[in-house]
Amino acid sequence: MGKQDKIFEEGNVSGLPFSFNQEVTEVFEDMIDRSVPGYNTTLRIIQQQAKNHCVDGTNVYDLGCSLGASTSSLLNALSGRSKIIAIDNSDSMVRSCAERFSDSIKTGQVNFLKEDISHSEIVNASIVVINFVLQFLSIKERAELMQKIYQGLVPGGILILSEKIHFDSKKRTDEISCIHHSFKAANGYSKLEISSKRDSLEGVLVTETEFQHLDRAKELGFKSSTKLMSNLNFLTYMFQK
Ligand code: GEK
Repeated sequence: MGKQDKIFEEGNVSGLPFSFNQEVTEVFEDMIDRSVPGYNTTLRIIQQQAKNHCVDGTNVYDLGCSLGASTSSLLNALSGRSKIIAIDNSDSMVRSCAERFSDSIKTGQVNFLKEDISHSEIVNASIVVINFVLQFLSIKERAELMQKIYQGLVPGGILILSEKIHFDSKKRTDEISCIHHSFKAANGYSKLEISSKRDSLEGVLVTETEFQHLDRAKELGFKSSTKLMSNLNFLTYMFQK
């Protein structure tokens, strides 16, 4: 585990929108662990499902890999059966992955690319993981990326998608957000830290409803959608081609 996240201890002093810069990279593991209920379970689910669905000789993608936690689950599951391509557009995240995973990079099991996933090539894939990343793309980019993923998957291939969501009813969204804030408070974040992070994420992390995600996947032609996890306003789905 890296450094403790104290970025918003004094509020959003810079007033800048949230970005995945060096400062965030250094505290990222602590930040995501204390902020996303069920995050560690998603990593275990990714490992399990990757074991079940990997087709030898295909590609496996981790889109928006951050510090490679999901990549690590994929490496554990696949033991070299497929090539893993992990992509992030944050310079500091990808540099850190290059150090952390130097052994697996040398053996050719994984390749880290510093790239905008909107422009990445996805081919011959049996598994694509997007663990809490689609939410940072524009709605148009989401649709285009999901289509590219669908096209790049082999028949029977899977997409594991985790996202923060909101609900159709504002009342329910507010209720669940309030419980989520209690979860963060119980993990040591102050009221000021919680509200400052929320403000800095405004317009950067844009949620959709569960129905919007399901509808998009169905429209694209995914033959099945399975909810693998649901924790407050955080969901993990598996879509199969
Ligand atoms: C995990 N999946 O630990 N292109 C590439 N990367 C992007 C883009 C983009 N357009 N937009 C955002 N990112 C990880 C956690 S974190 C989730 C993912 C969170 C990257 C961004 O740089 C960051 O590293 C990651 O997506 C989101 O399983 O912080 O809530």
